Amino acid sequence: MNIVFSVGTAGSGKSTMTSVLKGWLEGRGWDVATVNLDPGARSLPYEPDADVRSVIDIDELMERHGLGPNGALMLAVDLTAARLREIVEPIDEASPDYVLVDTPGQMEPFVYRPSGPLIVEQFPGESKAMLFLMDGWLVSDPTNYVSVQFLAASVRLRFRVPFIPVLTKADLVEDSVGRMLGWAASPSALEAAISDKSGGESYLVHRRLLSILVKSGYLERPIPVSAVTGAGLLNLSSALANALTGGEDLQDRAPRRRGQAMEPAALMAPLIAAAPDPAQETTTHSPSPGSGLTLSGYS
Ligand SMILES: Nc1nc2c(ncn2[C@@H]2O[C@H](COP(=O)(O)OP(=O)(O)O)[C@@H](O)[C@H]2O)c(=O)[nH]1
Ligand SMILES: [Mg+2]
Repeated sequence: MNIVFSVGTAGSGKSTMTSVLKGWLEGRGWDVATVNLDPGARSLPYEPDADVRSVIDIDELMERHGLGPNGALMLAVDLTAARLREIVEPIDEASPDYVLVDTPGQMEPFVYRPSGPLIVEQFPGESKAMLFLMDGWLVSDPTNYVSVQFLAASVRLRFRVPFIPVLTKADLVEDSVGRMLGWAASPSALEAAISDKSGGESYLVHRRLLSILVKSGYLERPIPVSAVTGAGLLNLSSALANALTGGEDLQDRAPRRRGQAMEPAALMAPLIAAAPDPAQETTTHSPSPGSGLTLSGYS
């Protein structure tokens, strides 16, 4: 089983990506299962094969422990780590080729509590990768771009799995996708964009932050994807293949049916032209998991 976690800020497109990537991979002959690890999800764009909500009820946690929604979510993530086997049991038995894991809408409890890295580490499966979704609309602002790149670096440092940055909602920012990809390749272009947008202290601090990202090699070049048009999914699947299987081609599981188009060429062209090298690095930093299942610190 290849496990693919989707992580990113609230609304960056994790659930949508889980749904769209499932369809895309299934269309190429792979067995794909989905797992919802967001206990607060009210509705999902896919039918999860395993669901944290079948084991953990966030409303009940709030009521039983007198917690607010954030405290309950923190507790829920810790309980997810403790009851992971039970939650993923339906998947473990079916043993599909790919398991796409959707994570909580709000990423902080999953990423920054010790339970998040523990969940990723203990999730059954031979190879694992993490998609970090950067909301294309959000990061089209150069100062947001720097902030979200910092967030990406911080997430990458916490999880010991291959890390693939993805720029989502490419259809909403079609005109600026090329410019955003240029920012990762040319920090001076990014600095100029920051200078156009901000001045004084904001400019100075962002410039310093950018310099740290560049010096530490953490200015990530994301893969632009649109869940609406499907553009970029081919590039994303190649990056996943590299990260998970060392290059086995995800598109070639089943013989392609006669006349079945891989991607609408015209649709893909602008994004393919700007696409990054799919080779991805694997972080070697260790997460620092802990247990900590006490109720203190949740409210
Ligand atoms: N236009 C556009 N909207 C998207 C795309 N991906 C997600 N969305 C929308 O962004 C919103 C948040 O997406 P969702 O998957 O729920 O984000 P999550 O909180 O990270 O799981 C939803 O309204 C989606 O329809 C995309 O590629 N293009
Ligand atoms: Mg979601």
